[in-house]
Amino acid sequence: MFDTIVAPITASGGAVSLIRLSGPEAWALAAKVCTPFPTNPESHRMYRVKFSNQDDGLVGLFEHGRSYTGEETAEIHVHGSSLSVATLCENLIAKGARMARPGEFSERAFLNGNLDLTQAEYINDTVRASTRRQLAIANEGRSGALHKSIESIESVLTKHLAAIEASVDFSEEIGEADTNKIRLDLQPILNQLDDLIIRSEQGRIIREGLRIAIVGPPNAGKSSLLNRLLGAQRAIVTDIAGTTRDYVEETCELGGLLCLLIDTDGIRESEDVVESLGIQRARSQAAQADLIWYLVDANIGLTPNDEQEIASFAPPVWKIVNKIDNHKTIPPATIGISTYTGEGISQLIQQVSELVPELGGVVPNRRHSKSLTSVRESVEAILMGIQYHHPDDLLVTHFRSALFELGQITGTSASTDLLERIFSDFCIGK
Ligand SMILES: Nc1nc2c(ncn2[C@@H]2O[C@H](COP(=O)(O)OP(=O)(O)OP(=O)(O)O)[C@@H](O)[C@H]2O)c(=O)[nH]1
Ligand SMILES: [Mg+2]
Repeated sequence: MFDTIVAPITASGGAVSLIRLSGPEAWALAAKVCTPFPTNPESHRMYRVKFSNQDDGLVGLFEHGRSYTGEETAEIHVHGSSLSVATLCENLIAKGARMARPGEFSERAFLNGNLDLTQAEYINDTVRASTRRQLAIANEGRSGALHKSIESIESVLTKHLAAIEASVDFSEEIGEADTNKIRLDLQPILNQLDDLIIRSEQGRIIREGLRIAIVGPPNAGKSSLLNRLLGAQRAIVTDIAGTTRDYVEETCELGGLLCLLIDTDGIRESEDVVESLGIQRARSQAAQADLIWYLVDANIGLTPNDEQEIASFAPPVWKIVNKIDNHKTIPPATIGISTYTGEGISQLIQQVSELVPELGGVVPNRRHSKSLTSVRESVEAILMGIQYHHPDDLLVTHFRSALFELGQITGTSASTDLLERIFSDFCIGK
């Protein structure tokens, strides 16, 4: 039996704040702090009330089975001052409610069967989304699309597992399981798993951000480009070659994508100890990036030294020629920009956004992908087992571990530990 929990569910700073009460005593506790509380309260209705802390506002009621958590719920709208929120929560706790842990409302929604684990995770992603693309993935996930894919795989595996187990137990009566049928059914599942794993990898950049290292010779305008994209004077810009020492890292949204821009020291031969260390760091930042922008001055162009430097990088490199405001012609296969006039910048942003395809449909996260990979291994093991006529008991083991891992994704076989780890990462009040 669950107790009744309470927490503010809106961030402070707005005109109105919401406090949610959820659990068997939600309405009874709300009645103790709201007057007049209706004598015959109705679900999905709002009532105008005065609160025990002298504030006034609205209380919305949701009956058991028809709320976010699946439990009886009251949502109290108070004025947005943090004092008003805190005092009313304190009053409710004094009457017997308990302060909710981060993620506890969603955890209850999961435990009450209102959501599966993936939907709960995508709800958290929706709350935290900082770019248009992150929001699109989260919205799709919340609809339960991943859950449905997993369930369809589960049902095929469960059916064949049952058939094999029956043939193990009653081999005299029903004979061998139809391994040919299993093979035909599992092949498409393998493809489906591959597709999900690839989508998760493509989605990684949308979720975690694209690391772009801005490197190149001194004075090319690397710091100016960073500042231009951030719309702020973040890095120091001067006409002295070797201005940037050590790297500067900032996040921003480019073309709907979360990007981590890393402005680095200009690369050149240097006797200066500090500068040399900075150049080392520039190279190591470049090596760890998803994409390198190699920036040069249009007045100088790409030198053999630049080409040599570019050839030494493993990540993809875009050659960018800056200062086209005072030198129009640029070498082939380069992108011309001016951080002064802004020319070419929107094309650069456009190219970044095209780098990562718009992913309509399901995008599993890292956790899902880890489980999907081990499901894939088990399915492959089953197919191999069939091909080489392994004993049925062995096949059964692989079926069981595949089903277990699928349950880790949707939460049906998730341990308390795993659930705690996932939900504790949620915001307070979610
Ligand atoms: N004409 C012109 N000058 C620019 C442009 N962008 C930057 N500059 C100038 O180029 C000089 C160097 O700019 P920075 O942004 O400091 O160059 P950097 O690549 O960070 O240089 P280091 O940190 O020394 O490696 C400054 O005087 C800038 O004002 C541009 O688009 N056009
Ligand atoms: Mg600089």
